[in-house]
Amino acid sequence: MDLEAYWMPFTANRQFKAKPRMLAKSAGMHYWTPEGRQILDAVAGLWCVNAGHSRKEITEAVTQQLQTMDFAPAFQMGHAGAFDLANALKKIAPAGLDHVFFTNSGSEAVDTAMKIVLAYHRIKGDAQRTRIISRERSYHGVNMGGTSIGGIVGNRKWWASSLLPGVDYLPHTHDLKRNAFTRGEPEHGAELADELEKLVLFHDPSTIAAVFVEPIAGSTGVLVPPKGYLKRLREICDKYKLLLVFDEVITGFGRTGSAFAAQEFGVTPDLITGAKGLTNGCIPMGCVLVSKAVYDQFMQQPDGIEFFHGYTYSAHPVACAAGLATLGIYERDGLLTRAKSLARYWEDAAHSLKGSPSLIDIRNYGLIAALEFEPIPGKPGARAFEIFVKCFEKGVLVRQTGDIIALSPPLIVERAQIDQIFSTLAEVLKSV
Ligand code: PXG
Repeated sequence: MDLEAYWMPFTANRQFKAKPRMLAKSAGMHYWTPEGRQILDAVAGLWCVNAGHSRKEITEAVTQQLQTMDFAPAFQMGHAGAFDLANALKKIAPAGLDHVFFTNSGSEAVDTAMKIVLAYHRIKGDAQRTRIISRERSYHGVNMGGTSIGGIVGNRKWWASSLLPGVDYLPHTHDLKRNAFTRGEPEHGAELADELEKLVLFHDPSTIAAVFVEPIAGSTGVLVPPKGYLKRLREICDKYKLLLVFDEVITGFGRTGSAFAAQEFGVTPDLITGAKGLTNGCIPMGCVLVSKAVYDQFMQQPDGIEFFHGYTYSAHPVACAAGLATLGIYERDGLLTRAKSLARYWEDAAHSLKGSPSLIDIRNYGLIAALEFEPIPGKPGARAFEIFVKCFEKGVLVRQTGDIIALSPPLIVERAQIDQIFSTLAEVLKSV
């Protein structure tokens, strides 16, 4: 097969094309390679296949939708699936987040949320509130808005001064000295939320629109919020009338043991961005859940279009069908809370790796875990990349980011499969 034409995203193209890792089939907890080798999926594809692969109900719903109506214009027209899915999301969302704007990815959800918060303040007569506060090491997708508020240096430096102005960054919460090998929420670091108050006072509260954070930072290598940290952010946002946005593209749809991390941590933001698990990864779709107060502000304008924003494929009928079928499975099979019942077993399995060579941290929450390794001097990322490749060769798909291995299996994972994930890792760790 000629591998040249396809420019692969976030991939070392030349390295991959010299020694490809191909997938050809999926079902349940597994992938198969073109040669028929079975691979246990320990990352739910890319944090998205929460109900497991190739679910029959979703396939049927999508097929039926394609046969009934393939596309419907999203502007000034509607179709039942869009309203049904918004209502279904409202049911599982934190109380008060009762309106939904649809996008086609997490990146689009983030840029949409950025536009919503800026327009909200403008409509309120607070047009000078334009600054957004996010956080070091955060990932908010790859569009220009999300890249600008993103805090991963390697994803930003290429565009440097072309990124949006008017963004400032909280410190990240990663603290190996005090929190290494913590199970669940770290004890130390809630005080880092107070940095928000410092930034707000430095810029003056009247200039700040919103704070964007991932409740658990995912892409950067799983940073679980210190106990009390998110509550403190909420208090400071309330004090200075800032909107709080949780980017739940990864933490949404059951990953933490609740439908959303907002419910899990008992902190309600004004907006939530979601994607991935919304359609079980099978059709691209994202969403922004919006509080009544924010939505109502838009609706107080004179008659006419209230928000000059949207995508050709917003609320695409096929994506809506996939989303409805997915939420149906989550509800019927109790998947949005299943991570809670497995969390302890998962945690014990992850922490059983303590003592492996070069392993400097293990962290976990719900059905998420990360293993952090001492980098090989002068070769950042090389050690974890080798682990990723060796796990794949031994039949387990994990995710590598820097010198961190991240794990987030489909929420249907069984205990024996958790054992397989960590025994494979234990074996591989002995050899790197
Ligand atoms: N926000 C967050 C918090 C994300 O994790 C996005 C926005 C962007 O979503 P889209 O659908 O535009 O990719 C994400 C995406 C990884 C990994 O391995 C994580 C993401 C994407 C690809 C890989 O950590 N998160």
